[in-house]
Amino acid sequence: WGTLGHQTVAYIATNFVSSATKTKFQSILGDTSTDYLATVSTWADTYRYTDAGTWSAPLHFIDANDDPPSSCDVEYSRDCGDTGCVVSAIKNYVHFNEIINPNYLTCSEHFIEQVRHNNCGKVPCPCKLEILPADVHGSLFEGAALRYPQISWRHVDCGSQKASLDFVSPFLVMETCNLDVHLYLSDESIQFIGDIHQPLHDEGLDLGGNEIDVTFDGSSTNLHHIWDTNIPEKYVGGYALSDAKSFAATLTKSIKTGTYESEAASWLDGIDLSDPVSSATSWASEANAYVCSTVMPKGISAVEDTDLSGTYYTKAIPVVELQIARAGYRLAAWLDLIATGST
Ligand code: DCM
Ligand code: DCM
Ligand code: DCM
Ligand code: ZN
Ligand code: ZN
Repeated sequence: WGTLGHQTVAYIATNFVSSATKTKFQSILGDTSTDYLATVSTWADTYRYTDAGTWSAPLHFIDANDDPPSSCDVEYSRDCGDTGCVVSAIKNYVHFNEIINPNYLTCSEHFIEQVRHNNCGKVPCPCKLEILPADVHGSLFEGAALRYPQISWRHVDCGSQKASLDFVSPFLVMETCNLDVHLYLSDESIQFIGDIHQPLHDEGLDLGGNEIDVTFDGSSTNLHHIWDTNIPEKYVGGYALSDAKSFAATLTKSIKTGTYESEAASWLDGIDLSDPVSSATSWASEANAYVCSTVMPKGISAVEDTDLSGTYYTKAIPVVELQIARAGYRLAAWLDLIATGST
């Protein structure tokens, strides 16, 4: 999604999180305003266009190798590439949370003790030492390190220790002093749970529709871009923070007492912080199905080089609204689970 989509998802989540989650994230983010989630929701988009953040671009989507419009489906093992995808990103940020939650880890605590005994990490009190397996978390933490220079980060090689603990070298040792690295987790969760609900972020065909040229209200653009940006913005009438806030208020009302009231509870079926791949893959599959039904029901030729701001737009709107509503509602539940450490 563009700015409007991400900020709307964030405001919907803001309307549904528990008061404990709200307090926790406002404190982590250092922002006690009602915009505390919305204002960080687009950071990952800025970051991926920087040289340092190029590695993170694949984490915004999963390229389903299906065959729309006749056949749509997402398969994690087939579709999540070697450099990661939105499903593995959501998974890794859950692990990130687990690792920095001192109540959770047994294995890593044990490992930290071993490292201390072997003088691998000499960390001054009151800093907390955490050992991170770089095979899973390396690139994510490189990004975190760049963003939060206040944390001191370094690689250590603990020699033979690693083999016995089933981890792959090199480890990243993170020393957290006076800074809660949940910051990074919350920004990224907002972004990725938003993106996974955009149907073309769950489609590999023509780079998620980026290579399908279309026009919209006479402007040349592409199919991916109109779903990210033009369609939601035409409907809402702008992309300011205030537009997102009022769009979120409308969708929140539909969830509480309107169109979505009877189905909203079922949006949380299967949500499970201890199995983030299953949770995220089911959200990706659900969104990907709209590629066959709504995004290109008659194939590429029916949309290519066509202006889609008329009937096509009218049919797309209910899907855009539903997907943004689902994303916001699920993000609230996800942040609640993260806040309580419910794995
Ligand atoms: N933006 C947007 N919708 C637009 C134009 C811009 O969401 N119609 C976003 C994209 C960038 C920011 O606003 O995050 C600034 O855009 P620009 O550099 O194009 O002014
Ligand atoms: N891992 C970890 N701490 C956790 C969860 C996972 O250190 N709380 C590490 C152990 C494995 C790697 O992540 O090296 C793979 O995890 P998974 O099998 O869950 O993908
Ligand atoms: N994108 C996607 N699938 C791809 C490639 C890109 O969903 N295979 C998304 C990420 C951005 C948009 O398309 O939202 C534009 O990507 P980029 O700026 O990398 O061209
Ligand atoms: Zn996009
Ligand atoms: Zn994104």
